[in-house]
Amino acid sequence: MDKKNLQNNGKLDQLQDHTTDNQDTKLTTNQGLKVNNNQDSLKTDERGATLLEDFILREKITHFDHERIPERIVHARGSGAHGVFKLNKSLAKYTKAKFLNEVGKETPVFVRFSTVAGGAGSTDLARDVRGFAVKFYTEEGNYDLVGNNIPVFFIQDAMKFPDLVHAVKPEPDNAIPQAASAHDTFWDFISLMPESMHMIMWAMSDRAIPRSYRMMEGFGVHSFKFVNSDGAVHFVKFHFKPKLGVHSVAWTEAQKISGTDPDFHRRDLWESIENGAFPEWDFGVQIVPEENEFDFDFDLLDPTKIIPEELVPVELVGTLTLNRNPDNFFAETEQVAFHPGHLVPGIDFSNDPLLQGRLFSYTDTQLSRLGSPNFHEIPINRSINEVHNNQRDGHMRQQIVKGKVSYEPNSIGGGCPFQAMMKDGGFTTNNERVNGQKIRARSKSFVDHYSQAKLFFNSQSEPEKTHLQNALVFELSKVTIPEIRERVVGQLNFIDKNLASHVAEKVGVKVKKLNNPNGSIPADADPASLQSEEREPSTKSSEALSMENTVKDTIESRIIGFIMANGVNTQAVKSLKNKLESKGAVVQFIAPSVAPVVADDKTSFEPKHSISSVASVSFDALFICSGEKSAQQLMQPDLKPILTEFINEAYKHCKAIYFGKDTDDIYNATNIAKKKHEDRAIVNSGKDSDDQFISAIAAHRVWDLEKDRNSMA
Ligand code: HDE
Repeated sequence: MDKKNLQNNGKLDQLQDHTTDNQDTKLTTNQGLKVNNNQDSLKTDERGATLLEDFILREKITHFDHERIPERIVHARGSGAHGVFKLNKSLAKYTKAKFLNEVGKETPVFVRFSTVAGGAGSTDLARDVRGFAVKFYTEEGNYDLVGNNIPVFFIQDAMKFPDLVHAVKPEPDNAIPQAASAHDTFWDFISLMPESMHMIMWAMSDRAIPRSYRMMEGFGVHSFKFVNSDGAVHFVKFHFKPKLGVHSVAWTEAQKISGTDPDFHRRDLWESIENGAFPEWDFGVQIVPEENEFDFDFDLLDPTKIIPEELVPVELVGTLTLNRNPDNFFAETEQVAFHPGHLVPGIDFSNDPLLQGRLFSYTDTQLSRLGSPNFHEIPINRSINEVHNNQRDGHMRQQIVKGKVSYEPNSIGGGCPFQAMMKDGGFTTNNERVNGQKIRARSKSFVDHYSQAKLFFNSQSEPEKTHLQNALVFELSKVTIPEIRERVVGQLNFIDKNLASHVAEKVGVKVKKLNNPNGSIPADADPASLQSEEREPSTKSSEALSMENTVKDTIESRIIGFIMANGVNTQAVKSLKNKLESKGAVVQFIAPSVAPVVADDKTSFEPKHSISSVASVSFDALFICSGEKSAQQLMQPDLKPILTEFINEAYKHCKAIYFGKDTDDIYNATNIAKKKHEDRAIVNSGKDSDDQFISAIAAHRVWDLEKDRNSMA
C-alpha cells in the first residue's frame, strides 16, 4: 500500500482538524498567552516563597495533577493503529450494511489490541487472552467489532463477568500477582465453573502468548445476526485470519521477554507499521441461515462454543490492513471507546446472554473512564457520518448546535432532525418473534461443557499438547490450596485422562472423580437435568484449531540478528542481508558493543545492539556471521559465555540458527554441537544454506525437536 495515499481517508482527514504540531511555535498557556519564562515560579524574592498569583505555575501544575484517567477495568494494556478495511466479496445477499456490500469499498478503521488482566503498565507477554477491537468508521456510522484472539469465552452469562474478573485480577488483600492467572483466586473460580473448560484449553495453549499482534487471529466470539434488504436473517460469526499465519513464542521465552522488553508487542506493531510492513488479516464470516439455528449439537447462542469450520466453512470476504501509527497514544489509543452496541443497519445482536450483558457495560464504563456522556465527541471516537440529534450539554460538550430546538416533535425547528425511514438507512431492530416467560435461568442447551474442550485438545499437535500441559502445571503449581488443584484436575479428567493424570502427578494431587461437574448450578436447580456429562465431540478434530497448520511460507517482518565483530566478512553479510530484506525480513546487527564494526574490507557496519544489552528472545533467527577474525573476537574469554548463552537460548527456543563460514569454534562451544538428530533449523555454511535458512525462518520454529533441544541445555 502506498503510504502517501493513507491520508486520503475520511477518518484521517477528520482527525487532521484536531491535530497540532508544535514545530516552529512559541510556548503559550492554555489561554494562548505567550510564556516568557518556563523555568522559574513567581516568588517574593529570589529565595522567597512562591506567590499564589502565579497563574502560569498554577495552570501547569493543575493540568499535570489531573492528566491521568482511570485505566480500563479490563483490557487496560493495549496498543492501537489506524488502517483500512477493503471488501473483496459482496455480502449483500446476507446484510444490507453498506460497508459489506460494494466490492472494492474501503472503510477507515482504528484497531486496538490488548491483554485482559494486567494494568496499563504491565507486560505484553502475559499468558492471557488478547483483545482485538476494530472500529469501522462507515458512512452509516461507527460499527465496532469488539473481539478477542480466542473464539470462545470463560463464561456463558454476563452475570458471572464481575466474578471472573475479580478472580483473575490481583488478589484484593495484597494486589498480587500482576497480569497473571497463575494464582489461587483464578483457579478457585475456574475449578467451580465447568463451562470455562473449553476456554481454559485455549488460554493454556500457546495462543495466549502470541509472537506478535500481527500473528494472531481475531474472532467476534458471539453469534451475531446479518439482516439483508429483504429482512432475511442469518447468524454470523466473524473471523480475522492473519496473512503471516498464527504464531506464538515459547512460555520460557515469554517470561524472559517480559523482563527484557515488556513492550515487545507494542514495539513490534509500531515498528512494522513504521517500516511499511503493514499488518494484514483476511476477514471472514461463517454464515448460518436463521432456519438452521438448531442444526448443531451445541447452541449458537452459547459463547463457549465454536462452529467447527468442518461444519460451516469460513468465507473470506475482505482484508484488514493497518497502515498508520497514531500520532498520540493518549488521544487515540487510550481514549478510543469501543462498544459491541455500536451497530449499523444490516447487523444485529443475537440473544447470547454474554453479549446481551456487554451491551449495557461498554457505554457505562466510558462514563467513568472518559468522564462524560460526550465521549463520542473525542476525535478518535467521532463518526464520519454527521451526528444530529437533540441530546445536549454535559461535561466538555464541544458541538455547538444552533437554534432553540432540542426536542421532538417540534414545529419551531421545522421538525428537524427527522427520523430516517428504513429506505434512507434508518436502523430498525431485527423483527424477531419472542414468546416466553421471564426466567432467571440457564438454557439446558448450554450444559455440555466438555465436548468442545476435547475437540480443541484432540486437534492439537503433540508439541502443542505438551505446551498446554506444561502451562497447566506452571499455573497450578502457583496455586497454594491443594483442594483447588485437585478440583481443576477433576475437571481436566472430563477432557482427557492422560492430561489429567500427568498434571495431577506434577502438581502433587490425585485424580478424583468430581461428583457434580457443574459446580455453578444454583442450589435450587434440578442437578440431574443440568449436570454436564462427559461427551465426545461430534467433530473429532479440526485443522483450524492447530497452529501447526498455519501459514509457514513467509519471512516478512521477521527479525534476524546478525552476530558480528571486527573482521566480519562483508560479502557474506551483505549478500544474506539483501536476500532476507528482499523477502521483507528485518536485519539487525549485534556486536560486542554498539561501536561501528570494521569488516574485512574496511566496510563499517552500525550495530543496533551490543550483545550484552539484548537477549536472543528478541529475535526470530540468528546468523553467526562469516569471518575468522570476527569469530575469534566473539570467542574472547569475556564474550564467550555471553555469546554461547545467547545462541543456546535461541536453540532452546527452537529458532533457526545459521553458522557462517569459519565459525566452527563458536558452533562447537554451543549445545548445538551435542545434537543427536538432524535439526532442520540449524544451518551450516555450504551450498543452498541461505535458502535452507530462509525456509527454516518461515517455518517459525521446530517445536517437534523441542525435547531434543532442551535435553542439551
Ligand atoms: Fe469486554 N469489556 N466485556 N469482552 N472487551 C471491556 O470496555 C465486558 C467480553 C473486549 O480496546 C470494557 O471500554 C463484559 C468478551 C475487548 O478498548 C468493559 C463482558 C469479549 C475490550 C467490558 C465482556 C470482550 C473489552 C473495559 C461480559 C470478546 C477492549 C473497558 C458480559 C468478544 C476494548 C471498555 C478496547 C473491554 C465489559 C466480555 C472483548 C468493562 C461486561 C466475550 C477487546 O466495558
